[in-house]
Amino acid sequence: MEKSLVLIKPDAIQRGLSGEIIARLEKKGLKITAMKMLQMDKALAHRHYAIHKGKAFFNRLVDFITSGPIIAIVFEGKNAVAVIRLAMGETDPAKASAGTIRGSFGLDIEHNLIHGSDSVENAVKEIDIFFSAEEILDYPKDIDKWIG
Ligand code: D4T
Repeated sequence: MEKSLVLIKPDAIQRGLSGEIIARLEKKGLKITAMKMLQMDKALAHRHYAIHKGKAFFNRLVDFITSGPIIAIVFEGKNAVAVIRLAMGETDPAKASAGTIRGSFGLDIEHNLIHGSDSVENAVKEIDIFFSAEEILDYPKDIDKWIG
């Protein structure tokens, strides 16, 4: 089954929105298969955001993502990557559709609450950065047959 990495970013933790964000994704039918709270250091931030190195916002992005605790979660489900991206909304919360996570709770692109993998290939790489294989649990839920 497809997996995606979600990060509940420091702004969401500080604002008490982590439960709300996780609940939205759980209620959608996605299954939590791994979860941990941590504070990213600069090395981890550089690895996770390597693609943005050299961009004008990179240093601010690293400062922000390392500024406080985050929650890293592996969600599993049919089309998990695309479904989570839709639930998150556009990168800039000011442009994200009303009703999405960013559209509901954010105003500013540098405080956009949540990260979700943008492709299945990147999901595999990102999950590997945050979790060991033993930390990802494969378990059935009776409700699975009602979700598909
Ligand atoms: P992440 O990676 O955090 O899930 O966000 P997105 O996938 O939606 O968007 P992204 O990779 O293009 O941007 C990563 C991160 O950088 C911040 N950012 C982005 C910023 O501060 N200024 C900018 O102009 C852009 C494009 C927000 C998210």
